[in-house]
Amino acid sequence: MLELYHNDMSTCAQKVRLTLAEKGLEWKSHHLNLRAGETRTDSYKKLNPKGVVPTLIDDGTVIIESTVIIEYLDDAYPEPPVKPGNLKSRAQMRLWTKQLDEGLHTDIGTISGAVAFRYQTIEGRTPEELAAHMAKIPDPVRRERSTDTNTHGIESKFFAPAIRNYDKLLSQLETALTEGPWLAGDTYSLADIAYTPYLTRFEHLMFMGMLDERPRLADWYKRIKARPNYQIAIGDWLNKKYLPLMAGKGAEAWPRVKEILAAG
Ligand SMILES: N[C@@H](CCC(=O)N[C@@H](CS)C(=O)NCC(=O)O)C(=O)O
Repeated sequence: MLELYHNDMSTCAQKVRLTLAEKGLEWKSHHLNLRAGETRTDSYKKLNPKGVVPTLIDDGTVIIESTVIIEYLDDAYPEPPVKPGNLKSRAQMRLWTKQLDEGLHTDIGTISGAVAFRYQTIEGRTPEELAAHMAKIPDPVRRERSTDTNTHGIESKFFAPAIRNYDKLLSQLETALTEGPWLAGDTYSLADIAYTPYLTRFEHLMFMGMLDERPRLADWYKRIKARPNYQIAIGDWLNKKYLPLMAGKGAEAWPRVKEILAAG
């Protein structure tokens, strides 16, 4: 039996649910509330020392890190495959997922936190409670970044560089899609799965203006959303409380995003 510790709106968890849905696998859900700090408890950190979702358990074996989890799922449950058969395309797929793991995932955390999620994190906590909540983040670099975005919002020193990194990434995705319909070779793969939640996050934050000059990427996202696994893994899990906050605060932040992009 597969079990997944996850969160409805988490990008990394969405990647794993997309893979599970693509393969038609059954799994047991353990939903954790991130704003309440449910990943930061000592008992959860025994499963996932970084105190983050997702964590997969397959027949008693604990597997962490979303990219590792989705590769594992494809190895352990090969049908239908979501790694390209062609090894050069497979290497390309891994370059895409590596890029996310090496920084772009952190950037989306910065962007989402600075624009919208900080309001949920701050709400109902005294300054002391907020400090205690942040102190439970095991990684000091992540803790500093998160504290800064909670405190300064879109004026955080981390916000503009994160937006610029995403702008570069979207250009790279647009260029890659001149080669074919999917990001790594001729077939839908873990690269497409891995990037889907990041486009969805931009959609929820009302930042889709960043796709105005990127027609191939806009078309890719339309095709991605029409796939059955999108509805099962993302659509059915959307948190109705988050969406208005993300849309409202995102629309307020959009002029600042445009300013950052115009400044280059
Ligand atoms: N590298 C990790 C990153 C996981 C991660 O950042 N998870 C976020 C949600 S997308 C989380 O659980 N945050 C909870 C917290 O920081 O308290 C992976 O790919 O699994």
